[in-house]
Amino acid sequence: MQTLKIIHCADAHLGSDIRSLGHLGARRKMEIRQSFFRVLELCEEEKADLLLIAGDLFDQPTPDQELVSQVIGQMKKIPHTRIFISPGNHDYICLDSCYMTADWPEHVTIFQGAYECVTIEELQVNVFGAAFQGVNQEIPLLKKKEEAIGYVKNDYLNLGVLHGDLVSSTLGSTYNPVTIKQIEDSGLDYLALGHIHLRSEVKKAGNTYYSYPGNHDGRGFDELGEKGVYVGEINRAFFYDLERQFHFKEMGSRRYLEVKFEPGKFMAEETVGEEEIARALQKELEKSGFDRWRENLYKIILTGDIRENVVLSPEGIKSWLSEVFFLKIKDRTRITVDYEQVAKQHTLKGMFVAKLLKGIKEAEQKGDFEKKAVLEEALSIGLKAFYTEVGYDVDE
Ligand SMILES: [Mn+2]
Repeated sequence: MQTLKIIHCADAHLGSDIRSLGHLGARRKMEIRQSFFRVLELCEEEKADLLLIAGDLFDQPTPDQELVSQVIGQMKKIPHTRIFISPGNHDYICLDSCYMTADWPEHVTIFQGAYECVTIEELQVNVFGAAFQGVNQEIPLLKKKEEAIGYVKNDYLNLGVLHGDLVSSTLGSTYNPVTIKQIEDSGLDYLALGHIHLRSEVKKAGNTYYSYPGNHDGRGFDELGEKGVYVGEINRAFFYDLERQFHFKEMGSRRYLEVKFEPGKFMAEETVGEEEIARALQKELEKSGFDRWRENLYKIILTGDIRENVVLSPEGIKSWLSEVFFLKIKDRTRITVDYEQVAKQHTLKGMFVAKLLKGIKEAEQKGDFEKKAVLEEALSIGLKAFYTEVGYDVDE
């Protein structure tokens, strides 16, 4: 039996706006489109027999026509790769869905409803899939292979592609709940999943392997690190260790990274300024990506204690690192100061601290620890405001 080369991707969310990056958002949106086109190029380079797209290829059922025709145009360039798409909760099938209205090439199969089987005789493979038909899909789409529309008993490989939420019970999600038991019962050799943007390893349930590759390129600070696709080879002869036949390949054009940094460690002397802090921070960033560190998107969290008389402004630090593509700094440092002493001062600052300390004590006595934590943060941020301008934005 021949070996099949498979590429599995999911959750490209093409066309989604990237709002968190300000004026860079439009550029990032185009980069994510381009890196998806590189996934298609990879199919050609790897001579992939199959590309399995596990849903949410588009961010909505009716994306811009220009985007749809670009995607179709790029897919036409790889006629040797059979492409299978199972629409998800974002690009669900509906009457005016781009999957129904656009003219998709012959080698692209889009599942449009219930669980279905498409057999490719020359590759000796059955590909199973199904589509979301609305934002929610409460009834599980995954079935036993014998129950799929179009299934004919044969000894071919059985691959599935599906958008769904891996949960412990079929009541556990409104996004096509998929359970381990269902995967075990599916009779599939490999199930290509999408929906969860965090990559999973290639795992096994019963005799079925499955994985989430995560999205191919990051769209925000909730999608950190390397992003990409799975590239795998599948053949019954080495089917017992599919984990080793599938490899993750990074396709993301930039990485979103979160870095915790303690400026206090670099402030032993009175004279340490923002530039020195910025250079120390730069060394940390360089570790994250060597020569490509400038290309990444960073969320820097300043932590630890700093002395009362030190003025530290995130904007100031940022100005020394302007060569980085995108950087945002959250100041979560605390000023080391004797609050009780400050509270005794007959100044606005003293009154503020006294009032907050009183509130913290009361919250503690009442056992309201949520309120206590909020007031403690207010105390820290408020006190900083007496020394410098505080830019505070609530974490998304
Ligand atoms: Mn989804």
